[in-house]
Amino acid sequence: ITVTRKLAQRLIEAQGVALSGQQLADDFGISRTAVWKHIKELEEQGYQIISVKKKGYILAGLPDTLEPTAIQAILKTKRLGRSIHYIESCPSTQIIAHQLAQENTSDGTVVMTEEQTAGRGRMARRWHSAANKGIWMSVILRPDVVPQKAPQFTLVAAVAVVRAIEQVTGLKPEIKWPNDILLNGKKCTGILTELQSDADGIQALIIGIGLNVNQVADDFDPEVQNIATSLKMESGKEIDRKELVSSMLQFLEQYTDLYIEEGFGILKLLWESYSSTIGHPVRARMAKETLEGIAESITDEGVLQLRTADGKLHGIYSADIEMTS
Ligand code: BTX
Repeated sequence: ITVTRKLAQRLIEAQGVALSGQQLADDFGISRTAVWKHIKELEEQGYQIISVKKKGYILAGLPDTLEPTAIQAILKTKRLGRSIHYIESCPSTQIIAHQLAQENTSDGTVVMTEEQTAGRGRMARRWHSAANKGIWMSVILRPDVVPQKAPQFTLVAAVAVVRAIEQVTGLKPEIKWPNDILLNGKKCTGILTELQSDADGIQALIIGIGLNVNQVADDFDPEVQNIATSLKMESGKEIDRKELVSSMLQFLEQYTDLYIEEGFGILKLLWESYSSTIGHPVRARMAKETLEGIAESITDEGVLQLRTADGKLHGIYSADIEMTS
């Protein structure tokens, strides 16, 4: 942790009370000029700092970035996000998270970026990740569960994201099985869960969450302009990304703990209550075939139960779902 970051932390903790340059210099064992230089650096990062004569420095505003100090100042979790790796731009947070997971990084570590140049979706699809407008993050979990229990984490994460969007914006998102979150039928979030496992079981689960927050229509690639939306486009308001990250991590911690301790039961009910798929006619495109029918429910394993016109019930493990009415 750098002196600049420690300084930011001190200013945040002071909650609007002035901190004298001399005091800070003594505390950090540096000169007052050095303190001033770190203050300038924070201002460049977007912190608003007022310098009051004979009193010192007061923090008047946090930057609109996803800088760890600013997030951790409002974070209420025990484990998730207590360690955040923040990079201004990277190909994909999933790649970094995979590397960290192999290096024994702790449960709950988060990789966060402002921009991805090669964000990925399922099946090697692209995930467009415009700079400074969204939340592009990967959460590393090390749950002590058997690998068969891994797929449900995507559904648990979807419920956590929906609850956070509701809490911060008041919007009412819907979940489309298994991992899309929609507002007015358009996609605002994608979730990608990847696994590192060996003969001993799950080593790490890497939950990638891509959330469109403050984009306007023109910020989207033409390829997705008709199918994508952002929280700003739906609510008409600029949304504080830090609040959303904090809320998402809190729900994700609460719900993954609940899943591990109590099983999928309650979460399945929650998931179904937000689902736009259950009870509706859908078309499920899979690698080898396409089926049409009514999406009846999901099982305790997260498998979609689709009943075709001939009355047969099919378990769908992985597919792209389209509503057919
Ligand atoms: P998916 O395969 O369900 O969705 C990918 C599809 O969604 C694309 O083919 C495209 O049609 C559409 N799409 C692409 N970008 C956007 C966007 N910004 N908004 C709406 N629709 C879009 C979903 O996969 C999983 C996405 C996970 C993204 C996170 S971001 C942090 C982490 N790092 C990383 O590289 N991926 C994850």
